[in-house]
Amino acid sequence: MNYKNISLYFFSILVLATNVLAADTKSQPNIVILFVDDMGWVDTGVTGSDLYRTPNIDRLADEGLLFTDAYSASNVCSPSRVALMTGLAPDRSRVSDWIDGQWANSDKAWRAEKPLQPPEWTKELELHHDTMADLLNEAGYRTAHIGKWHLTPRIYDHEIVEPYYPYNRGFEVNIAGNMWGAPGSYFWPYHRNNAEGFERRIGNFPPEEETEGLYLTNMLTNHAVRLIQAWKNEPFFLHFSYYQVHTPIQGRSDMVYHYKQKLATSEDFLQTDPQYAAMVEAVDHSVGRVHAKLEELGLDENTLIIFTSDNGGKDRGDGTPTNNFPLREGKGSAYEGGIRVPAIVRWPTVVPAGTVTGEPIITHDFFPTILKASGAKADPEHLASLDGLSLMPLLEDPSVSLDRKALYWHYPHYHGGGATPHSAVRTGDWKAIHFYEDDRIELYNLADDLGEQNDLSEKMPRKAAEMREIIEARREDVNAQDPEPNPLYSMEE
Ligand SMILES: [Ca+2]
Repeated sequence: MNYKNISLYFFSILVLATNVLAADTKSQPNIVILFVDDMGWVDTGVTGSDLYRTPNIDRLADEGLLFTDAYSASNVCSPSRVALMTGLAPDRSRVSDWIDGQWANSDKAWRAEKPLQPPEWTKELELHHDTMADLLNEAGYRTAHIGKWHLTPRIYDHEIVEPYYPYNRGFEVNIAGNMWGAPGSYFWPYHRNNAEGFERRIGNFPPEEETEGLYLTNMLTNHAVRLIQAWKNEPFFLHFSYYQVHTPIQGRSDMVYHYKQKLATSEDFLQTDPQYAAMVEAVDHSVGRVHAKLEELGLDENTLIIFTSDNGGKDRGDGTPTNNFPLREGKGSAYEGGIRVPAIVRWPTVVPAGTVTGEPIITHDFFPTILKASGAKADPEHLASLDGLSLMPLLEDPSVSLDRKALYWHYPHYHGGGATPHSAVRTGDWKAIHFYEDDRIELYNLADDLGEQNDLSEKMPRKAAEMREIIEARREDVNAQDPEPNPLYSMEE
């Protein structure tokens, strides 16, 4: 090869490499996470609700992969959100309760009734963590957060809190994400705490002309659709984090009317709250609008849509605001009702339509999945500490199993719904819960007993001991923080 040929040779390689690179950038899928707050396992038509109308969510399942055994990283909100953003489980991130937690938000009399007190834990998405948005942004994505954030410290000083806002955590755009876990109201002007509204004072809500008169979910959806339109020629990451279906339980009156009529026809509906039903339908309506916009722009084939929830449905035991049956209990609980959630992935270029898998998955799996799907890179230390597994093999072939020993939960806290400090594990069909107050293990076989009605720990002490060891090994592995004896409680005795 003479000099000229060598030059030509390298030039050709350069052109080839540039083309490959360009092709890669172009083929990066758009990523849309539809993260619903508090949506229960049975809160969609496709997962068994006989009351709620969710044709758009059901359609995602018809055209994608439905996970029957999907779990949230936590029984409450903020820990799951950290898990989604960082790939770290709550026992590792140490964000183990909602921010800033039931303990801080309860009076001394309430705390004095509890034998244990929660350990020190982290009440923010710490600034040293790269978020999924940071990494996608570096990989060439446009990035937007819309809706609930709830990952800042609860400090009423904007200068201290601002570094924790989505626009400082990798998101170019932040619509309505702030320190709060719920709006004051779903109806405009969404006030909370005072007439001005803390959310609006700190400038994360769009201007009044873009919100006036709009139901909160509709307003957020307008922005989602607008951003998809604006970014149609670039890969984008939309973290659409619904405030719904969290309290306050307030449906749009037209939809509430429909459910009141429907509920009047029978007493046999699983769920019985027309306001909540209307909230679920508002989410479904929003999902439909996002999907339709992607289709209109021809983007839906190569968009990875993930639909899931941050914890189980709120279930007071009387069908309101929802009912997780056949699962036991709800939000806050260690039982399946507190942690099993709907999950659907739609991505036509990769995921076979209309498929279902019973492979257990958990919130922090989406982080490595999205790294794989997008080509985004995390630093080696971060990668080494990830608790989730990439779901890519499962997305490509829903019949495969992930090579995973167990899923873990760690909640050394009391929950307002009644849950006490606990850790839990699922391995295969087995589930065990370690309750800290009395150092007790409950053991269930989920294949025979999805409703966790039959505690096998006394019948199967060896299995219970084995499960306890698995939980303890995990706690040791991540140096998990355990609750301590409550000095207030001793004083009461
Ligand atoms: Ca939640």
